[in-house]
Amino acid sequence: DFGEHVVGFFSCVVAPAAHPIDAPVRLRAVFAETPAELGERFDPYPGTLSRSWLQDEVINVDDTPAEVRFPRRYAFRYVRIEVVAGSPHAHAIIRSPRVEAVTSADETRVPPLPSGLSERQRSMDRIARRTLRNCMQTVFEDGPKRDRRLWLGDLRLQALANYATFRNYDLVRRCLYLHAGTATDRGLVATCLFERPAPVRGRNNILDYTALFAPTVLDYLEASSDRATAEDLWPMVVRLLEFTLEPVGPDGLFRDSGRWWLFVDWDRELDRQAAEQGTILYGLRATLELARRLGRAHEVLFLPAAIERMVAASRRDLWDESLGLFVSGESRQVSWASQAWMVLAGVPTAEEARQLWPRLRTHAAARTPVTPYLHHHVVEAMWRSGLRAEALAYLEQYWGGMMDRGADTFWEVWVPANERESPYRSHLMNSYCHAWSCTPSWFLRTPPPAAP
Ligand code: RAM
Repeated sequence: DFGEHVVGFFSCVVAPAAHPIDAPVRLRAVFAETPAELGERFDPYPGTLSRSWLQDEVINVDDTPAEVRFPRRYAFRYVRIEVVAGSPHAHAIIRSPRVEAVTSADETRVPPLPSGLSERQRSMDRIARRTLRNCMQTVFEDGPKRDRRLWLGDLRLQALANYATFRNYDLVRRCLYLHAGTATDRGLVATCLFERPAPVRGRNNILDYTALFAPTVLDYLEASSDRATAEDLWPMVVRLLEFTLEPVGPDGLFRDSGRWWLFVDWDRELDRQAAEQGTILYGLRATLELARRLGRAHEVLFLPAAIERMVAASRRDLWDESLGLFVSGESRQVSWASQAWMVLAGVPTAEEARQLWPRLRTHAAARTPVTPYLHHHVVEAMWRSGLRAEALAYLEQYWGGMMDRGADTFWEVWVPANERESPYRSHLMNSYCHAWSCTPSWFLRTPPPAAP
């Protein structure tokens, strides 16, 4: 137990208890983010993502004593090493375990926390910062254990938390340019991308992530004041409108064309129409704001009307007056996802937004979030509704719940009622230090916006 979650390279010394040893020492090591990975068997593996992400390794050591450096970079707090074979005449002794941790986050740049936070909130900030720090490598990785790639939706949240803590603007800029550089010929940015051996986009296209490129550039400009980069990326932001507006009808309503992966959350039963409508709208508003700041509003003259059409369509088709809540799809499903994204998109009035949360809590059939990614957007929506105290209470309940379960970095997925929940049919495959879970540091360190 290294006492905290780290990302890095592990080594130890293997020495024989007696000489001569007449066979190589075969070690099996398991690197674990959580005790579950340490204690439960990896095989037979029931999961959908590749078994090769699970962090176990077999190494044969011919000459002892030797310092053994394990070849991969691991994300872990715990290591278990077994000697699975060796000389029948001499035991192997393993000593001096060492980890060389790596990150591109600089702790000395972190500003002090605002005063008045509770001890629990301070611990939450520490855990969220550690989560972010361990995901910050040569890009903002989604999870240093699994995927290890740059996802656009994760990037936006990491960048926000980074502005409030490590303030590594270069890393955000690098990630934005990686997205720009790996876009298709038509200008569609990558939903996720790989850096090595040469930057290349992943195969999938998430519509809601694509819509978040403009907000990510706007946040970056606001935080860094690096106008040159925002100007450089502006043509890409404009070209993306062609993609995000493609599934929006002339009536201003989003309809699933079947051509995109609609993500929003890892919930198969979620009707995504309202959340997609909200995310696209959120992206349009950010594009317009960016245009204004860069003096380019004349290049997107159609935008204000497109925004108005989408707001009107949302109110006409997705707002249920009798419930006082937003509904989604033909089944008129009520969910936390729909409310969060409609609020973030500025569809309800300030008063409607404030009143919607208590109604939602008592609406028993409302679909609840699965991942911290959606929980984040719920908190952000409360935050932007001017409900700071409610937002912080929510943070305390959900992220605090992970802390109470022993988290020392925040998890990719946590459903209190089903702790083995996994999008990949294996909780061992879940990432336990995950990009999109790091935002408590942003909420705790950022003054809330003025109530709308
Ligand atoms: C998973 C990863 C990643 C996320 C995608 C949609 O594969 O957790 O963080 O962005 O889902």
